[in-house]
Amino acid sequence: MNVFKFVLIFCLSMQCSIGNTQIQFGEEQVLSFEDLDFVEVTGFFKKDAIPNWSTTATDEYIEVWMDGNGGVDASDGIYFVELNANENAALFFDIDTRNTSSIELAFDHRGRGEFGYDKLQLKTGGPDTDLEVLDNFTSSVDGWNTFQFEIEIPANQAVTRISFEAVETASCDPTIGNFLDNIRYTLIAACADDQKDSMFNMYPNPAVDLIQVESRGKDLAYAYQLISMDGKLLAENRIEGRKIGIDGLEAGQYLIVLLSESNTVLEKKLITKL
Ligand SMILES: [Ca+2]
Ligand SMILES: [Ca+2]
Repeated sequence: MNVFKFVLIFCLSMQCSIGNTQIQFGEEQVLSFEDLDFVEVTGFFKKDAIPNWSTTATDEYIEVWMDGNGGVDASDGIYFVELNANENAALFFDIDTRNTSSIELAFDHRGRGEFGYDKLQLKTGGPDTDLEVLDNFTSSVDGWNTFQFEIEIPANQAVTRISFEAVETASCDPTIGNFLDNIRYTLIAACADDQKDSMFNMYPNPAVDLIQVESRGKDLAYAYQLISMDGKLLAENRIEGRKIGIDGLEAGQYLIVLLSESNTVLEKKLITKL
C-alpha cells in the first residue's frame, strides 16, 4: 500500500471514529415510539412523555396510538402516532449533525380515512431557521408505506430538525389522519474531503514550528490533541493565543484534533511538519 493511500484510509477512519459519543456515524437509529413510560394505552400525551420527540402544538400534546386501536396495527412494535392531537402542528425531532454530510432517513406512513388519501410534508433545517420543505408523501388506508429520503446537511449545521406536518387528510380534518411509525435514520460522516468547508482553519500546512488556529464559527477550540499516524496520542494541551507549538516534533504527518472545553471533538486535520 503506498503512503498516500495509507494516510487517506487512516484519516477517513479517524474522522469517522473519533468524535462526540452521541454521534453514531453509519449506524441506523430507530425512533419508533416504543420507549414510552406509559404502557398499553392509546391517548394524548404531553411531549415530555415521548422521548426524542417534540411538537409545535401550543398545548404540547402528541397523539399516541396502540396496536389494534381502530383496527390499525403499528408498523413496528406496538406504538405509533397520528400527526396532530388537538390542533394542526408539526411533530419533530432534532439530531446532532456536527461533522455530518447527509442523513439517510426512512419512515412508515399510513392513511386513516376510508375514502381518499392522507398527505404529510417532510421539512428540515436548523432549529432556529424557517424549515425547508423536502417533499410530500401520500398514503391510503390500505396499509403502511415506507418512504426514504436522503437529506444533505449544510456545512456547520450542528443540529438538524426533522419535521412532519399533515397537509391533507381523507377525513378533511387535519387532526384525523396521517399515521407515522418506525422512523430510521443513519448519519453519514463528513470525511476528509469536506475539510475545505470546515469550521476551523489551521495554517501553515506544512508547518515548521507553529500552527495557527482560525475559527470560522462561534465555537472556540480550547485544547488540542496531537496524534501520530499510528494512532498514538503524542500531546494534549490547551491552545494559547490560537497557536499550537510543534517545535520539538520530528518531520512527518500528524493528526491534530481540536477540542471544546467539554472535550467534544470540534475538528480534525492532517498536518505535515517540515
Ligand atoms: Ca412503533
Ligand atoms: Ca388526531
